[in-house]
Parts: sequence; C-alpha cells; structure tokens
Amino acid sequence: MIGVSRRLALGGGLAALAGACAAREPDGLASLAARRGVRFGAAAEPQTLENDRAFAALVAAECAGLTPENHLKWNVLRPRPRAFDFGPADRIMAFAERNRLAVHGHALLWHEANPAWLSHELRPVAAEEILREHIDGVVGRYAGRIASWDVVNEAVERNDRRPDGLRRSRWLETLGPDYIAMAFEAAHQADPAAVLLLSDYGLEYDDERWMVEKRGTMLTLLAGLRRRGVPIHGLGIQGHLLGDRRPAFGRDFRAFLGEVARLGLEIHITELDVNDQNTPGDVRQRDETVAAIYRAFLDCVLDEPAVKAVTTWGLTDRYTSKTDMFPRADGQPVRPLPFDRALARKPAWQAMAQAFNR
Ligand code: 9MR
Repeated sequence: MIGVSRRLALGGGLAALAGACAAREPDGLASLAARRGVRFGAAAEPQTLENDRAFAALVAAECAGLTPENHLKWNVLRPRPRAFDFGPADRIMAFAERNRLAVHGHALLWHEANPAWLSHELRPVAAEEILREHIDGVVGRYAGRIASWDVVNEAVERNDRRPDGLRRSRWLETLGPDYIAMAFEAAHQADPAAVLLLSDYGLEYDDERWMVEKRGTMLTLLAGLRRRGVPIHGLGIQGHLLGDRRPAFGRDFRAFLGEVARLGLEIHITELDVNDQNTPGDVRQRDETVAAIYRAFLDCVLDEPAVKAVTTWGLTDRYTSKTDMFPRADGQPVRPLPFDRALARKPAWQAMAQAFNR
C-alpha cells in the first residue's frame, strides 16, 4: 500500500510532468504561451503578493514564471558588507513554489540598486572576492530553485565611448572587461543547471540609430563570450517599449534575433511593458495603441524559435514602477500592462493572447 505522503508525492510529480497547476487559467497567458513552448511570467514584489489576494490569484492564474522585481538586487540582499538579508527574497520564493512558478533571478550584477558600501569596498584587490562571494552566496542558496538568472544587467553603454562598447561601471573599472566572464563562471559553478543570461535594454527598434549600433555591440560581445567558452546560455531582451512611437520591430530586429540564436543562445524577453507616458488620446485610444505595440513586438519575437520566455514588468496597472518613473503630464494613471487597475483584461491582454495563438 502506498502511504499518504508517497501518494501526494506521486500526484505532485504527475501534475508537474503535465505542467499542470490547479490555479492556472486554461485560457490565461501562461497556458496560451506554453502551447508554443514559451514560458509567460511577470515581475512582482513579495508585499503585493502577500497583501493583495486578488492580485496573487491573478498571478497564479495567468503566469508560469515570476521575477522578483527588486528583492534579489544588492541594495536589498546586501545592506551591510559580508552579510546577506534573504528575508524578502525567501518570501517571494515561497509564493512561487506554492504556485509552481518558475523563478527568474534579477540581477546578480548591475550598476544600479547597489548599497553605498559597495563602491567603497570595490578595489582591485578585493573586487573579485566580493563578486564571487555574492554570486556564490545568492545563486548557491537558491540552486535548483531559480531556473534562470540575469547574471549581468545592462553591461553595454555606447555613450561611455569605450571601443568595446562596455559600460564604465564600478565592476568594469575595478576588474576590467573580464568581470563579465567571471560572473558567469561563478554563477555556473554555484548552479550548473541554471540558464544564465546577459540582459539589456535598447535592442528592439529598427529605426533608432543607437539601438542599431547597440545590437551590433551586443552581438560582438556575445560571440566573444561564446568563443571563449564562457558559460552563457542566453540573451535577455528587456522590452521596455515606447507608447508614443511607431512599433518598428521589423527586418533588422528579426535578423538580430536570428543571429543570437545562431550563436546557440536562448532569448528571453525579461521586462516587457509599454511606456504610455506620452501616448495621445483618451483611455480607449491609448489602450488600443499600447495593444498594437504589444502585438507587433510579440509577432516579431515569437517568430524566432530561440525565444523561450516572455515576462512582463508587472502584470497589472495597479502595480507598475512606471507610475513613479514615467507619470503622465495630464495626471491620468499610466496603463502599461495587460491588466487594468481593477485586474480586468485590457486590449493589451487580447493582443498578447492573439500573438501567442497565432
Ligand atoms: O521596477 C523597478 C523599480 O521598482 C526599482 O525602483 C528600480 C531600481 O531598483 O528598478 C526597476 O526595475 C528596473 C530593472 O531592475 C532593470 N531594468 C529597468 C527597470 C525599470 O524599468
């Protein structure tokens, strides 16, 4: 006779095999995306998931993935040197595990959201040790539980005018360009199964000169890392789209995705949203504009089989960092995401669903 715990374990195993989850909506974005081999997820914070039950249920119904929006960043994890505060990250992990959401870790190295002590302590003699201690501590703690990581975020900045196009961050200044390879190696050692990404913004539009150039820089960087055998598995394209310009995701962006795939890399869309700070029209018109941008973008990226994940930066207009970062001049609330503030599906949701169904 099989004992209760054994039966539960078997049941859980079968459900996991089928990719099933009781709370997941059969016609939700995660289910639609899964049919074409793409994981749909969203970024969120532990406090909103814990304090807003309707929102938490929506995340469980519509998502298969979850990105902690802020709580794996240095300023949260590392308030003091040599100490880690995993409290908030553990809480969001617990939510993800209860709801069988694959977690995407964001981000191991970034030039923003760092504690003040880091720039004082980052000297050439200590920097490599600090980097390894952090990555080993964080990736090691969640090994086997965090499916993929933004290992280095926003490493390219052409305005910094280096011939290699790399951003002049504290990491680069103290360790040189090899800090990138070092970070990937440390992450791979701490969790050999995790999918490791280099992630960036400003790669999407065909008609923005600086983005055209940035795509070139990115390809050179990725090809170099692959050639050297650095354990990098994918490119994260943030996908912060603009609600006041033509959705020019055409031949060039599509070709770029193909080039990345030819390097043997996965592509994840890691922070998708549409900034409607300057989108003209009433709410209905703005929603249609935003929806058309989601649709054009997803039609382009889903055409590339290397695209394995699509994550929106938030899920509902109720909780979006765009509210503070890009408020509208007319005082109207921003509407960058697929669900409105009442948690109802918007035209952007329909556009995403159609793109996944196409
Ligand atoms: O949405 C995030 C916001 O709540 C934080 O205050 C901010 C600084 O940590 O970071 C925002 O997320 C950014 C992400 O980490 C990296 N890409 C740009 C995102 C902002 O749109």
